[in-house]
Amino acid sequence: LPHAPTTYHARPGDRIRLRIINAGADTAFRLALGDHEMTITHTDGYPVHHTKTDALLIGMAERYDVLITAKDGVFPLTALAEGKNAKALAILRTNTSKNLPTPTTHPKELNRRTIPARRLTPHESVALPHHHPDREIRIRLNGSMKKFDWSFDHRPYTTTQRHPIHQGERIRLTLINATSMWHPLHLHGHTFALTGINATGARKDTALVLPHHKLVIDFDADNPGLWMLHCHNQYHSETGMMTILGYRK
Ligand SMILES: [Cu+2]
Repeated sequence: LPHAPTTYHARPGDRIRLRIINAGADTAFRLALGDHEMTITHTDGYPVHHTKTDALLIGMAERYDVLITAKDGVFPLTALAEGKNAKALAILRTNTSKNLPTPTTHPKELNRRTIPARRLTPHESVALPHHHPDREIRIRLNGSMKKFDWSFDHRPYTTTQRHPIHQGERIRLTLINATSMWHPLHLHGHTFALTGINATGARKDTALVLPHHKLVIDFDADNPGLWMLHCHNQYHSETGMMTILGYRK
């Protein structure tokens, strides 16, 4: 809490890994450590080529691992609740200075660069091999704040829905956001690659679909069963923004 921050102690020059999980139900966070640059090393547990950033924008259920090299001083680690008037604060302390960040501290890094997941490139060990899709599934994200009627393809979730897929297929999922909100989409039972221009992108299991944009993801159908695909905004999934991918024999 901003008025009662946790303090983490380290020494100047220490290299520290921060593992950040957005465990919120309907809050995205913008996170930065004052006076420090962060190096992204993983997202959703999968390694990426190390990429420097000032701040992270993290949707619900997304995870990022970053490295920082601690400077000499007392620094605010701040997570702003995106679009809400709230924040979280912790302190990194590497000396005995009495100059503590105040509850209203706003590190300038919060307003600097963020790196969208589509700009990350996967480490070779986890890159999805290049392969033409065997099956393409297009899903539209519908709903509005006014009616709070979130769904896929205008059909709120029922337990009998199936998007059929077959074991061994490379599946391409195109998620078209026809709403003015953004939605962190999460797939169970698999991890996918964000599609890049020439190659497969970062490996993840949750990814943001921006308002009026589309997200294209590829995955290998290698885990037979019935698997949820859903928005990770708890309230959106509860009103129906969920569906099931079902393996057929
Ligand atoms: Cu949503």
